[in-house]
This record gives sequence, C-alpha cells and structure tokens, in this order.
Amino acid sequence: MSEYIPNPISWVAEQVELYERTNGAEGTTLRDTGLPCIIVTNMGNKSGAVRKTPLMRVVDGENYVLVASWGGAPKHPVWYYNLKADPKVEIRDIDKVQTMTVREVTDETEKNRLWEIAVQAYPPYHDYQEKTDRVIPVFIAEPA
Ligand code: F42
Repeated sequence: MSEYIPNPISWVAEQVELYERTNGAEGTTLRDTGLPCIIVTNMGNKSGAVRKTPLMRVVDGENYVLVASWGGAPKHPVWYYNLKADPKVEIRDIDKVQTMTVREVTDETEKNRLWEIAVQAYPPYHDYQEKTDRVIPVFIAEPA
C-alpha cells in the first residue's frame, strides 16, 4: 500500500479525515452549504502516493460526475492531472466505497448534459465557469 499524503489545505484534509473516520456519519457536506460530498482516492502521478480529494456529490444513474472546478481558479486542480494519468479511483459516498474508472468527457453533447446535472447539484459551478478563462473539465466515473 502506498503512503497517503493528505491535501495541504487543512480544511480539505480535515474533512477527509472526519468523513472516513466516522464512516460517513460526519463530514459529508461542504462546510455551511449542507450539500453532499464524496471522497475520491487516487494515485499521485509523480509521487505514486495515495491522494484523497473531497468533491461535490453529483450523480448520473450509477455513475458520478467529477467537476475539476477548484473554485474557478485559473489552473486545473492537480488531481485533474492525476486522474488523466491513472483513471482508476476509489469513490466513497457516505459508507459506500466503490472502485471506479474515470474518463474525461470531451463529447460536447454528453458534457452539456452532465454540466446541467452538476450545476443543479451545486449551482456555484456556474459562477466558477464564468469567473475563469479555462474550460472547467468534467469526468464521469463508472463502476470498474
Ligand atoms: N474541488 C473541485 O475542483 N471540485 C469540487 O467539486 C470540489 C468540492 C469540494 C468539496 C469539499 C471540499 O472539502 C473540497 C472540495 N474541492 C473541490 C476542493 C478539492 O478537494 C481540492 O482541494 C481542490 O480541487 C484542489 O485540488 P489539488 O489537487 O490541486 O490540491 C492542491 C491544494 C494541491 O496543491 N495539492 C497537492 C500538493 O500537495 O501540492 C497536489 C499533490 C499531488 O497530487 N501531487 C502529484 C503527485 O504525484 O502526488 C504530482 C503533482 C505534480 O507536480 O504534477
């Protein structure tokens, strides 16, 4: 088992710790929004270390939609590159943990459909896209 390196942002790492330690009894929502989150576990593409990233919970049937928004930051989050390099992830949704495979959605029709679902689940994604010049990437995670 590779070493786990927590995210350097303390509130992010603390959410991961609480969510996992309580098996999804606590820490499952984004701070004061009350909106649900999942935890994505993947490999770092340079370190080979285990990385864990909380994201908003956006579901499409049995799949999850992962939005690399990072609050509308000018650059993609690092986890975007990790998932492009190694698409095998583990996704925790409350107490359900599944091995899944991700792919970036590039088909325009498919992306538009999933973007609508994402914005419904978490409306600030719309503002994040307005705020940044980059096109925010979207992955779909499917059962492996
Ligand atoms: N971020 C989103 O993009 N979308 C969301 O829907 C979202 C929801 C959310 C909900 C709750 C919450 O607590 C956080 C949420 N976030 C969301 C923030 C998300 O969890 C991430 O913190 C954010 O997207 C930034 O991801 P990041 O991977 O860019 O992390 C930054 C802070 C970072 O610098 N991380 C590491 C570090 O230590 O430098 C990167 C480590 C890494 O992966 N390194 C690679 C490796 O091999 O290990 C190599 C890096 C390289 O040089 O290529």
